[in-house]
Amino acid sequence: ASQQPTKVVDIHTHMYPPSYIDILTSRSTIPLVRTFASSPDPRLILLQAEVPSLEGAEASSKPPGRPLTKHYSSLTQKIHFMDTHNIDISVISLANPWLDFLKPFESGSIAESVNTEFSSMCASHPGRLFFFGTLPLTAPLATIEASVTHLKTLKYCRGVILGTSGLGNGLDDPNLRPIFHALADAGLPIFLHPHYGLPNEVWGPRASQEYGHVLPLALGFPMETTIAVARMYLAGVFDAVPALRMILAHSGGTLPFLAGRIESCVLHDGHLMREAKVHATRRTVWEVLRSQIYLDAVIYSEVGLKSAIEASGGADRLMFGTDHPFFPPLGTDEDGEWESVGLNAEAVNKALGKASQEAAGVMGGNAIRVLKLYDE
Ligand code: 5CU
Repeated sequence: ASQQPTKVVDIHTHMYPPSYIDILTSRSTIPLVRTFASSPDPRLILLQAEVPSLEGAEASSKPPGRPLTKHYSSLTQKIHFMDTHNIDISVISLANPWLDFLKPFESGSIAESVNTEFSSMCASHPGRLFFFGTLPLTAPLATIEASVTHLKTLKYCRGVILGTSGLGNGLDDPNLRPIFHALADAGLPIFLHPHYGLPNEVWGPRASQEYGHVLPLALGFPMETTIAVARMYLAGVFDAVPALRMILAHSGGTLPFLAGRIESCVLHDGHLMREAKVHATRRTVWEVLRSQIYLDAVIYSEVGLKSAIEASGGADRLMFGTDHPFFPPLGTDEDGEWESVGLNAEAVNKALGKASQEAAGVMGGNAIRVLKLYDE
């Protein structure tokens, strides 16, 4: 069935507010911002995989990381990007690695000011911007809980963006349970996003000099998400917190493709069997995917997108995203149209049919419904 196009919503779109850039500029280990003679823009160095190129950077003609352009921190630029790509509403979030590297004593107050800053940005464009807040995960539990309470009071907050490290031991950590309960009780979904990837050794000795960012971003990020959610599933987090809702970045990593294999490994695992964890009322990975999990549509091809739709049980659980300001065009003007955005929009049209009701849902209707994106 076809219908009038609804609004276009970008749920995967990041910013580093200027105060956060100042923190990165003051640092000497990753994440950091540094200036190099070989680059006109300061460089943003985030990933463990970038450390080898950072170490030899002063003597090299190749600067490490990525150029820190105005796209990362300027709200005017975000609105310009939205207008250029006909995006009506963006749900902005702090980009990785969020507040994961802060000292316990400072992260509570920095979270409060970053979240207030995001809230003010949204208020300056009512109806066009909402945000996912950021939690001070290195702080004591009470501080993290206070941050959830603060986020509940912020009119434009629609959830939290979370990495996979949790309190330092991953998302299957029992100590994280109270936070999952607090988020579920507050009706704040988690937008789960990778940052840590896989250990550098996995990429081999040639990667840092010869393969750019391809392996950690194309493969490390999605595997990280997959592993984090599989660990949550095996630890029983979804059963323990049935009201918890998650939106997984990059269409769930490789989860749509591997859910069947995870399920089979569970069914055939002697240890789980002996522990009576494989019982008749057990919810399968598929059931969890279709009830507590949403996926973004940032997968750049109709093949991946169709698999994500299939695994989710329908197109009404997917939501369009751009990953702006990452993946800018390299050969054309950054103020113009971005090929990375076009690839994701084209994948939706090819997978679901241009102008179909399902495509309109993925492009915006689903996000408006699930995240209640109205100015009330
Ligand atoms: O290019 C990159 O490293 C990234 C990143 O760090 N975070 C993200 O969301 N996308 C790409």
